[in-house]
Amino acid sequence: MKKFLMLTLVLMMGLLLCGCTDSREAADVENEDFIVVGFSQVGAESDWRVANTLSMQQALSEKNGYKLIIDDAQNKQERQITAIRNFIQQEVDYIVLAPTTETGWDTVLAEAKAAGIPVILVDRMIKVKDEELFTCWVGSDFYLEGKKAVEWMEEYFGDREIRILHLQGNYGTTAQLGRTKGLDDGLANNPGWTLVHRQSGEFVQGKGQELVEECIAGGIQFDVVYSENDNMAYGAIDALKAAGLTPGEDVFVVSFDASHNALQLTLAGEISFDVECNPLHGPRVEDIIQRLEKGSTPPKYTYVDETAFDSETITQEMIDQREY
Ligand code: GYE
Repeated sequence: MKKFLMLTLVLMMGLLLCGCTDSREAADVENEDFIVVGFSQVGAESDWRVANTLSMQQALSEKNGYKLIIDDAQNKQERQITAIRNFIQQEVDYIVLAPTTETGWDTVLAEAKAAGIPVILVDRMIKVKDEELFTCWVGSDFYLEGKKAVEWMEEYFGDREIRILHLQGNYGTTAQLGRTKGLDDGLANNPGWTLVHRQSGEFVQGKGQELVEECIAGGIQFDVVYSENDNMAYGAIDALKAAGLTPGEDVFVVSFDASHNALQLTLAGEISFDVECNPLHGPRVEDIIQRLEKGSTPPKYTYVDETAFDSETITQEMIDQREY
């Protein structure tokens, strides 16, 4: 009898709890007044990523009529796939995906499509068999970014022979592929350029630092660090200084993102050239959603206009005017 009572109690509590969670979730997601957006974010690996998340939070705020559910995938595609499935279950109005990598999205995006939920891609691109699996994409031209860095190197070094240490981003991401292709073209066109080492520092500061430390310890000599993002450049600069080398004199650092701290380092001459990669996609996504709400079709691909910063011409005023 006692046992039976206990069991009934446990069951009742369970039902109550389930009921609570269900109705709370339903209230959240079905709230007529809000547009509910599920955002699957890569992680928080870099200053760029943090600025990107903030931009999404600011644009898709409750004040602006949105309920934003953010899932941080900690750089794991499996987590993103789970997050998307959860968003589908929650019946969100839109899914925004900042993909970790380009491949492996066909199945889960087909599920979103079957559920009738538009998928907006930001930042990196994806490769899917059917382009109808996503509504549109907004982000940067990463190959053009690489080309800008290479053009600067061609101009700055002229016919000088240079040895390049290449810190790559996470393999298979559009940012890595485009920036690497830019450098590969540069290497093919400039016989005086030698690639002394190339490895992924996964877009994070600590790994960038370790890689440069290892190269120095291994006796690899280089004149340029081509770092595929600012955070790895910060690590590279720390490693150079620790080894008694002066960035901007002994070794030239070329970087990508142009985040606030990196531009200060550019002004200080420690980064020689920094190519902008604009993370402020929040208002762009908001604009896309508003167009879709009104029944219009946004362009399938939108490339963001970007610039680049040279340590010889950058000013504090230029940095202060920037939004991130
Ligand atoms: O450059 C890097 C980040 O995909 C543009 O990812 C993004 C890159 C960015 O972690 O800092």
